Amino acid sequence: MRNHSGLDQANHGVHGAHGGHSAHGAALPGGLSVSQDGYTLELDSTIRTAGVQPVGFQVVGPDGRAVTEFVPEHEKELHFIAVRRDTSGFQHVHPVRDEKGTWSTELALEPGDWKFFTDIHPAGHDGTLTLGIDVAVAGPYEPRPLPEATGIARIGAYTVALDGTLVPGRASELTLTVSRDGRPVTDLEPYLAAYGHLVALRVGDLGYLHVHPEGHPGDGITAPGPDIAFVAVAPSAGTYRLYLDFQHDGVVRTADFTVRTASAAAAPAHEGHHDGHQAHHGHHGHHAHHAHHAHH
Ligand SMILES: [Cu+2]
Repeated sequence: MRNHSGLDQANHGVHGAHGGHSAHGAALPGGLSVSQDGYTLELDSTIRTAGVQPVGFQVVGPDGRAVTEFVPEHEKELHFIAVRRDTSGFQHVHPVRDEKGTWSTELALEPGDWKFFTDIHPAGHDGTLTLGIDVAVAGPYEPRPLPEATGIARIGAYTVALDGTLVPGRASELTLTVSRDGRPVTDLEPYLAAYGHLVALRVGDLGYLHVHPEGHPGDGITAPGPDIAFVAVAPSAGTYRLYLDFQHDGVVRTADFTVRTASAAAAPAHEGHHDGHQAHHGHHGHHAHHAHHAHH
């Protein structure tokens, strides 16, 4: 069972590190702007051809120059997400930067409308910010419908089950349970100082929520699977796409989910008694979690 401080930290991270500027309630999601707080994402080309290709970009700072100093978050100076507008094709990569502040990476792009995100903490900026840019990839395009909201993702021999509910405007705990060939995986490998990285995108505008697990490898509390727990705040009612990156047997895999928010009325009660512990109460109110957390 996790303690208050772990939840509070995670909750703070959701609001403070990755939220927008809303002072209370659910934060505005990141990634909706190509420029924020004087920082602008500039891509080598926003019109591209399909296929595997190099991609280059800069983050231009308030002084008009490419930023070369970043505060690492989760062991990286910059996290880069590419996803097609229909939410397919998700890629989470870690570009390399030269001394002039030009970043380069490689992406596999199918035809269609894409969005690229940079998740950064520029030195001198108060916290992280996520910039998003629209990209058009030439070619015939058949949009894919959203996958069903089944709570189960299959990647080869792996199955990832999602437990928990997103409730608009409230810190909600999500637990992802990894198994392989029907057996719980209890030897997940740390990947960027966590057992999993979860990116959540709002369907409709691809508003970006970057959430991270409760606990971390080596803290004496967090087990290396099969459960990976996160706290996330959905900024509004609706449908979200979740992408979990986890590492096992030396390979990073991505499990993706479609999630619809629960209404606050339909969600477990106990809210509003103690303002500072909403996440804690929400967590306890969800009976399914008791079973899951029994093996912590
Ligand atoms: Cu990353």
